[in-house]
Amino acid sequence: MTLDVAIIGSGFGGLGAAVRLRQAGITNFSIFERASEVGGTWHENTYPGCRCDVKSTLYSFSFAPNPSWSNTYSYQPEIFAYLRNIANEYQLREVIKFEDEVLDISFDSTSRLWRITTQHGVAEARHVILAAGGLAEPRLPDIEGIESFAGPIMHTAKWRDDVVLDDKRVAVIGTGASAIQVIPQIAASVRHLSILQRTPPWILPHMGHAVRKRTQLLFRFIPFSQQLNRFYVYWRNELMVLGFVKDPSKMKIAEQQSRLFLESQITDPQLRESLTPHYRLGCKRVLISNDYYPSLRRDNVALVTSPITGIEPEGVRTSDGTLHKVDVLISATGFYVTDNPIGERVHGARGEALATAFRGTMSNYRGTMFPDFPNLFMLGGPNTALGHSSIVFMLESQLNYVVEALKKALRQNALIEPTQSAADEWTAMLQSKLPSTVWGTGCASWYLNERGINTTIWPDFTFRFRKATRHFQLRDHHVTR
Ligand code: N01
Repeated sequence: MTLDVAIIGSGFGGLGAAVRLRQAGITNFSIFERASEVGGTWHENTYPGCRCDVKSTLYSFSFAPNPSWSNTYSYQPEIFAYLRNIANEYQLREVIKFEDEVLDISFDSTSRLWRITTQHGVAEARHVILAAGGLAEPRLPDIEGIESFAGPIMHTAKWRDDVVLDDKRVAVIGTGASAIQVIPQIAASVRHLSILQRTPPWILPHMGHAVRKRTQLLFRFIPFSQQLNRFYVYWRNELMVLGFVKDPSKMKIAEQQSRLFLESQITDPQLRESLTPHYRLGCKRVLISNDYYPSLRRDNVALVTSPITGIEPEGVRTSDGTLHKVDVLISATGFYVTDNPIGERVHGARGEALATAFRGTMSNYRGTMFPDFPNLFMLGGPNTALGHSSIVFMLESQLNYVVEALKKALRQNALIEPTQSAADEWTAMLQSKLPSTVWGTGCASWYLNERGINTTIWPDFTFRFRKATRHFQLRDHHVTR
């Protein structure tokens, strides 16, 4: 049977899409999920301390508020449980094909259908919603000799509970969002911890706290109170755009706050200097933590700033000649984002791979559609990620446009794709804005592709993206019956 819609992935994007399709009366769809459970990145990332740095009242679907969040910034188990609940409550499990990884998605111009080749067979669909996630493919560092390491190596996004860390010599490579969450959790129990830092992150105090029982009750019995809280969190976050986008020099205020925070937590002047960033705050993702710096004060923890030159069976060699002997290596080295392998598996009407869009050589329309990729919608597409607010807001914005477009295409049995000029105009508008933002101030970040082009971040207020995706604009599309 030909599907009306094939959804790829069952994280926030895929589940959100499924709910919205059902609400719009579209029921002939399947979700292809390579994992054995829903949740996407919140299923995959199970390392100790894993937590979201966006407040939970905003980092959740507008149509499914959760009055029971136990912390203002939830930990992974609670977010994962929230997504499992969505799948159960909306009876989505019956349409999910678990453990069925998508290997290829190609448009067949003769049948005018998308052919989805998975581990277990081939499916055909009139439309595809690609919701595979931007932080889905862990990146191991490309360091000489890594394969020769004698002990276990694990990426934070592939945490292994069977690897014992207690009383072991451990090294963590990287000091990004994942590293600064996991380090405080393991520092006390390992024998020795070497933290291999390439670039120090900017860190601000974490304001998270447990949610009081009476607040949970208030949210449960007066839902409007939680909506008000969400509204407040949303607008507070939007204010940050003034610094991130409009005038990056404003970030000096937050830099000063971060420096004072560092000074209050680290007294050793040499360690303090090693931890002081020398790029504009916000250029890389801003981190929040109250327990990362204190863990560096421990006698069994060492911050290593000499660059890594190689990995040997016994440990990590740095450029000063030292061999840091370790039993376990933890790679907190991030993800393939602009070079996400899923992009190489999706081919449009002319055979071109979707990966081109992230290389910055193919235009996109509102981060969601691409010329020559008829009836294919990408959630979390180019320049839809955020440095200041909730990606769930962006996904829901995209879904407004996707559902309208889909209804039109289904009603008219049509192929819809953006015009080249509309896609070019959108992409040019973004690329003209980005250089003057904080992300263009000259640091190396995962927001930039290998050519230094930012194909990741949305450089504006999120309400502008909501407005741009509120409705399907016929004039910007070719509709072929
Ligand atoms: O990955 P990262 P992450 N040798 O790419 C270093 C989300 N997230 O998993 O800065 C040595 O940020 C690299 O160094 P440098 C969130 O969006 C959110 O931590 O490139 N070091 C960096 O320190 C986040 O931004 C949460 O010089 C190497 C680190 O590894 C995104 O996921 C929690 C290296 C990678 O940091 C990714 O975060 C977790 C090498 N060869 C994740 N290669 C929260 O909500 C890389 N590095 C809090």
